[in-house]
Amino acid sequence: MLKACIFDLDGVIVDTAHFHFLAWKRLADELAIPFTEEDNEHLKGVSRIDSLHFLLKLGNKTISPEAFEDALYRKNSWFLDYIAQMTPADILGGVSEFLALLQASSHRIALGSASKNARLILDRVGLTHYFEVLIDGNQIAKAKPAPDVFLKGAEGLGLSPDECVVFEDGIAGIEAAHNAGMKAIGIGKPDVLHMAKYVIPNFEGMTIEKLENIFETM
Ligand code: B16
Ligand code: MG
Repeated sequence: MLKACIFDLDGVIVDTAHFHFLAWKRLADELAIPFTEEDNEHLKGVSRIDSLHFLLKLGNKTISPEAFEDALYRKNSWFLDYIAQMTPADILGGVSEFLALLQASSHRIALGSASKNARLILDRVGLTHYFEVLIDGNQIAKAKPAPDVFLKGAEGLGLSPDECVVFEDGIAGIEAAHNAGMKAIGIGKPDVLHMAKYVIPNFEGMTIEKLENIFETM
């Protein structure tokens, strides 16, 4: 039986995925590494450190440990500049309404994000109060596709994986949910998230009844 929803953050609740792309793109340009939105798909849900490794591999570059740390710091500071401008208007379509429906129907709500900035982002858009458990990049050693972030979420709620459903926009995140033994609903495009059993474009029009039907058929 479905008891809880575990939400990814970037690309599911808010479109910070685009801000990550802009910040990585700026760094890629500085390092003269060609970097496209298609490349960025591979960074969705991937930790900051692993993302930089991916970028450097893409450009066939090696940098010193000091330059690596400096690049991480600068990428994050550009990203934080974007976040500072966020307001509740940045919440993706249907999310606020769906969270309210879940709360009213006593479904439990948790966050499972790779981002170390997750709490800051939820605070900026005014959604923190919905989340009973908040697992983010500060609490997990093994990033998605490792199952840790979602297993910790279920553990925090005191539930088993088969009582939870994960909402994810990233390839690594869908894999992480499956590795955790959880059903995952993709948010985005079916051709990108081909490993997801069910994909919706966003939460507009989502109801508890619809969710329970989807959950049963997955
Ligand atoms: P930060 P999610 C992920 O968040 C992003 O999708 C990914 O692009 C980013 O690199 C990662 O968080 C780390 O974020 O640099 O803020 O710690 O999709 O798991 O909510
Ligand atoms: Mg995401």
